[in-house]
Amino acid sequence: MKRQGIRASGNALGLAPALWESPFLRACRGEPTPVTPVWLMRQAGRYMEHYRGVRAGGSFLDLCKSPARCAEVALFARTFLDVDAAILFSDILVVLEALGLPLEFTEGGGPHLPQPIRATAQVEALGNPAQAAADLDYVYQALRFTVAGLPPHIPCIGFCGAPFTLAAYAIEGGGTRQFAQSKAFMYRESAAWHRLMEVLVSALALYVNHQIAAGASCIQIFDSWVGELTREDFREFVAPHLSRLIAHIGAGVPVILFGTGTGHLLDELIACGPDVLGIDSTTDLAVAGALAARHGVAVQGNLDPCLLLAPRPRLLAAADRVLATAHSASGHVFNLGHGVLKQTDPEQARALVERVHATSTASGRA
Ligand code: 1CP
Repeated sequence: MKRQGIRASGNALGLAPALWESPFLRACRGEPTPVTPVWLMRQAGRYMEHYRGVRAGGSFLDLCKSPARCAEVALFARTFLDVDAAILFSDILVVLEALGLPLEFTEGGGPHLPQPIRATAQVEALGNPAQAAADLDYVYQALRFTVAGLPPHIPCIGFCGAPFTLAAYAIEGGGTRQFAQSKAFMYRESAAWHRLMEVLVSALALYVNHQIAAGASCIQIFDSWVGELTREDFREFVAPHLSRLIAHIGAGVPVILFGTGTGHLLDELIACGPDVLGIDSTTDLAVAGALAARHGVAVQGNLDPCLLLAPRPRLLAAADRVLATAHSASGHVFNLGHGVLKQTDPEQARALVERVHATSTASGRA
């Protein structure tokens, strides 16, 4: 089963014209836009004083489970930065918790799963996917509150982690550089690996469709660490599952597939069926944009988030270069190559957004 892409499905959800014709959704469909739309991964987060104030005194997971506060954080960042889309405030890892894996976040902010998956029996013991998706109702509630607070022409992006990236957190028990445990499990317990991916995809498909029902008008799949895989391993251990997830996402919303370090996987990722390919700054946007265009796919990216730490003139010049490089693309959503770093000055982020709008209007890309 292959999903009908957004360019063919049209406005299957019957979105209001102001939303359907927004620069962000138009760019996702490869249609000309009056201005290049921009949003920033992790646009609401620890770099913002407002976020730190809202979180104050409670844990990050408590915040994720407080829909009104999630909406407040997401909406504040959207307005402060004047970006073209909001993103649900949550975390990719809440799905693992809903499937029965205890989850905590350390004071430094990093995730910790004290009972990582190391044996087949633990895969079999995972919760029922439908129950897990139902238990994530607090996420759908956060989305509803966020959408209700947005101007009518601003879409809200829903999201989930991709099966590979989530499996890696589940197996490693937290962040990692080498993915050695994950890969060892993949090679040595291949049947259990595929079973784990199936359970994740079943839960994720229900989860993102609930998000769409709650008002998300785009879905981003974060496969942050998929670039760690060789082409061969991607094809054998990941592609069928990622394709199945994308195929099950309802028609009428664009799907953005994001990963870092994916220069060697671009054609493989496109073959999984996204409408927009998100790339990081190690991948050449001109090359990715042209390749994606040949398949009727748009691109998102790819300014190095560290450039937000540079003197303003360097930041703005780099933003202009990203815009110029995207000319080979069939649809470009400006973004960073990865999330905003926590030491970022929010004023730099705001100046970046303003520059993207100003330069893309002046250059008449539309
Ligand atoms: O506006 C936004 O984008 C914020 C919403 C958001 C999103 C989309 C958060 C809040 N997390 C995410 C996705 C997410 N979470 C990803 C994919 C994006 C990416 O690659 O950066 C990943 C890998 C995670 C896992 C995670 N959660 C990490 C990364 C750990 C690692 O291995 O490097 C961290 C630090 C968290 C905690 C977290 N998530 C979000 C926030 C604001 C925080 C910090 C919590 C705090 O201390 O207050």
